[in-house]
Amino acid sequence: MSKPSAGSVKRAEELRSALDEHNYQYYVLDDPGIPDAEYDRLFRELQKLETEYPQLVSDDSPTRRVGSTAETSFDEVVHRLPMLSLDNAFSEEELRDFDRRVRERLGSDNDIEYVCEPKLDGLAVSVHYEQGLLVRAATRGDGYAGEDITANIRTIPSVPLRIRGRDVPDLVEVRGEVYMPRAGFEALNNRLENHGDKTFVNPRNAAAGSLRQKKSTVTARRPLEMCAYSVAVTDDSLLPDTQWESLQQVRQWGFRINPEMRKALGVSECLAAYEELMQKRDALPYEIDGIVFKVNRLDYQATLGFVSRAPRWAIAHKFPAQEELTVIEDVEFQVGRTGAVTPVARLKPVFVGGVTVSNATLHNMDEIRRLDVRIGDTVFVRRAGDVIPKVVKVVIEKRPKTAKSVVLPKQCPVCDSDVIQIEGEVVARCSGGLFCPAQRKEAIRHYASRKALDIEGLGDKWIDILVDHAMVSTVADIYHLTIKDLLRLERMGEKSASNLVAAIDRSRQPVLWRFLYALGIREVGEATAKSLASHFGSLEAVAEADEESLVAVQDVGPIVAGHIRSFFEQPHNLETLDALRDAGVKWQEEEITAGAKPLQGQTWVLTGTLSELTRDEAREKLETLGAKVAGSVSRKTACVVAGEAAGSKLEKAEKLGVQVLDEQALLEMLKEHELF
Ligand code: I6G
Repeated sequence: MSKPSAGSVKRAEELRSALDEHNYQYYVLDDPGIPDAEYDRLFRELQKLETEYPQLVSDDSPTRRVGSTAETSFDEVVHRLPMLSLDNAFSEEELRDFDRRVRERLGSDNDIEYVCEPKLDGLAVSVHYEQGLLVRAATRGDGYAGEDITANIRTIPSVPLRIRGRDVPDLVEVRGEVYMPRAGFEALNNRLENHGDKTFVNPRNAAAGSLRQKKSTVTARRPLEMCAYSVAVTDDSLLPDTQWESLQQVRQWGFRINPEMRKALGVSECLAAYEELMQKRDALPYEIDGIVFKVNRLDYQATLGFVSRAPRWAIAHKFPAQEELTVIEDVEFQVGRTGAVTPVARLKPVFVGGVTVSNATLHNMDEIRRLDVRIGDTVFVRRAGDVIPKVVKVVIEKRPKTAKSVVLPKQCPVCDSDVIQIEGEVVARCSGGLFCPAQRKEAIRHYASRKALDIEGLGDKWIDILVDHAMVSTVADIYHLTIKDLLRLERMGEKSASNLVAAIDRSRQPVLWRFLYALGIREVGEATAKSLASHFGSLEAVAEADEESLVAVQDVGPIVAGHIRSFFEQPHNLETLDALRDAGVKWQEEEITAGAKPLQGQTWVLTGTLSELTRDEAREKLETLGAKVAGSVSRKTACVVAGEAAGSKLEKAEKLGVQVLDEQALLEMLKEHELF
């Protein structure tokens, strides 16, 4: 093992203290001093030095937070002072009783000063420091003895490995709550789900599961935090006189304390703090289940003492629970505006998260299988932060013999068209896109949009009004609207009405690809619609094509082919196409250019301003010739068309030796192909 130079020793110390400082700013002060990338750079530099010179590694090095693959045995730890629990108040009256008892015992007629702190929904832990260094951490356990979780606690970045500052007492014990912020919980569950692993029901279970990991390398990858709520030292004279100040001290020592903490004088200010925190509850980045009130003066705390296992000087005023048990009475299917068919659980009404809930989303059939939900099951319903209640767990032991499996309907519950579940897709969809009342507004909005039939003036507002007044049910009805009909609508003037009718009229002879795109077939975007139009030449040919002929078209794979087939198999969609024809809509046929196109396989880029045609027009024409038009230049670009004031893309093309055409050359090429 080679000996580190004095410079390396000094640099390792500098890096450790810089990383420690940044950690403190980030996790304790909520005020990052440097960007994450810079932190990572310093971290890697220290890691490299420590790998080169293992003698530089110290117990409090931030690199030690990555954990170890050695298995933890979770030995028993007897608490020097029992880890008590808190009494609860579930009503204003119970809180007033608590305050009355406190004043009686203290013999005080004056208002008592309390410290109010959110009660985090996590796990209580105790962390011990000797001569400033973290030596042991334990769970609460039964209050008298818990489990040794030192290796796992060391991986949590908001737990200092060494207490900051000078004059730190020889022995310090900090107690607090380990929790998982909501965002970290969602990200963790997504990650677990993507790996096909079991997910956690709520952030508290996720925090508990993470602290119970045998390998601390696993815990290190879990987004845990710790918030300190009390401190004990061997010599009390080394601590301030109040709860508030001792927590400020703890913060200076490098621990995170809750930023929502405040003082309240008397019970009425406590009640106001309760209301205020309850209003904030859903917006907080972590879950809380109540607010804790503690008598601020530590000498008062000592006088009040303890009763059985709880302090007489503190109480938790609980918020309404965010998880409750109830029964699934039925599962129905709803159709969204884009045709997604979603199962919804009809519940026996239950009060959860502050409201009475009688419906909860089940998302999709995969979720039903994952949870193994059946009609008649008793389930946990959760309503937290996110307003939509969710079924998170089935209580299998309570399943009745009569429980019924949930079956995806074959027909759309709204329009009776086929429900399609394409292999590899989680969402089931109604295939009656043009007709289904649940999808009406969306279908019309898409049909009239700029890239589809471009019906100017037919925006969301008028679509809502026309559908809500039952004047339009399908896209075909648009063509029967008269100026007189429109004038019956509030806030529709003569000019707008005649402009709208004229715009509708102009859309009667669309080119085939636009019409195909306008039908809103799933996953048939502009490019696919263009490929289909030039490959088949007519709508009838597309409608009659089997899967084999469809997948032969550029951009069309089996999934898209499936969507196209099911669209044209729905009688309601075909009826709507007939109705469009009857209303005088005549989509043009297109010349079949299924053979090789002149620019097939080439990628072109347009840059700068063109004077004779718009960018969209130029793109459309290039695509007609088979080119793909991209937004950036690379070695693979076949040609760049540079208009007036072309900038960096032109420079890049020149640098890469890509062919460049000016507008004139482009127009000549288009003329050769009779496109200009
Ligand atoms: O379990 C707890 C959560 C939060 C607590 C607690 C707390 O203060 C914010 N404080 C004490 C004193 C105890 N348990 C025993």
